[in-house]
Amino acid sequence: MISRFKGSLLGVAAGDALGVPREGAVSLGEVRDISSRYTDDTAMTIGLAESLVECRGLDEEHLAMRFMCNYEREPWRGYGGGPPRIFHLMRNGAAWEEELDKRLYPGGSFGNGSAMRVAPVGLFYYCAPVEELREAVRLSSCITHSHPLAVEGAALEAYAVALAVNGEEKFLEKLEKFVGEDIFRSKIDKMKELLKSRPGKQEVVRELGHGIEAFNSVPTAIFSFLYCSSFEEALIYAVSLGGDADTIGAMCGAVAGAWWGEESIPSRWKDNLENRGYIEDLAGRLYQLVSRK
Ligand code: AR6
Ligand code: MG
Repeated sequence: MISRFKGSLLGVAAGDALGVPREGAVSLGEVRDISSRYTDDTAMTIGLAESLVECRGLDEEHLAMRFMCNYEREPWRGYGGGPPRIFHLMRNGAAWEEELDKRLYPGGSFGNGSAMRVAPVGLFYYCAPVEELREAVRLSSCITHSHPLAVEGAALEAYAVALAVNGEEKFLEKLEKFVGEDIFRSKIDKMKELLKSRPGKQEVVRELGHGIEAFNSVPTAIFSFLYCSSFEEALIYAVSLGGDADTIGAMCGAVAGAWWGEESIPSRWKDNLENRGYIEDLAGRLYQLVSRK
C-alpha cells in the first residue's frame, strides 16, 4: 500500500516533468526522458499533501493559505492564468471563501488546475465513503476552481486514484457509476468505445480532447492509464498526445503510480526527479495517517 501511495505522488511529478517539453505541442511525438524540473501541477499537489498531513484532514483555510504561500515562494512554476491572480487578491485582503475565480471567469474556472493537484485527496480518502471523498474534493477545488465542471473533473480524478490504490478490477464500471455531469459521462462512453479498438492518437485527441479544460484532459489522462499496460508506457503515451501534456501526464501518473506502485517507475526517471525524497516522505506520512484512521 505504501508503494501505491508513493507511486501516485511520484507519478504526478514524473508525468509533469515528462510532459513539460511537450506542452502545447500539436504534433504527436514522444519523449522518453524527464526534464529536471516539475511545474505547478506537482507544486500544488505537494501543497495539498502538506496541508492534509499537517491538519490530519482537509482544512480549507489552511489549504488556501498553503497554496498562496507556496505560490509566493515559487511563482515561476508555470501556474495557469487564474490561481496567481486569486492568490494576489487573497494577499490583498480578499476572503478565500468567496470563490474568487468567479471574479475572473463567468461561473468560475473549469480549468484542470484543481484536478491536476487532487491525488493526495484520492489517497487520503481511498477507503472512505465516496460522498466523503466528493466533499473533500469540492472543498479543495473551490478555493481556485468553483465551476461544477472543474469540481467534477477533480472528483473523477481523485476517485480514479482511490480506485487504483484499491487495485479495483471493476475500475471503469465504478467510474461510470460515480460520474455526475453529462459531458464527463459522454467522455466515459467514448473512452469505452476507444478501448475496444486500437484508435490512432488523432482520434483519441478528437474524441477526448487534450486541452486545459477539466473535461478535455481528465478523461484523456484516465484513458491513457487504461489503454496502456505499464507505468512507463502510460506516461509516454499520455504525454505524446500533446496539448496540455504536462498536466495530462501528471494526472495519468497519479493513477498509474497508484495502480502499479513505486517500483514500476523507471529508475532513470525516479533518480532525476526534483525533490524526490521530499515527495516520497509526504506520501509516507499520508499513508501513516490513513492507516491509523
Ligand atoms: N470560461 C472560459 N474559459 C475558461 C473558464 C470559463 N469559465 N474557466 C477556465 N477557462 P485557470 P488552471 C480557461 O486560469 O486551471 C498550468 O499550465 C481559460 O482559458 O483557472 O489552474 C497547469 O500546468 C483559462 O486560462 O488555470 C495546467 O495545465 C484556462 O481555462 C493549467 O495551467 C485555465 O484555467 C491549469 O490552469
Ligand atoms: Mg499544464
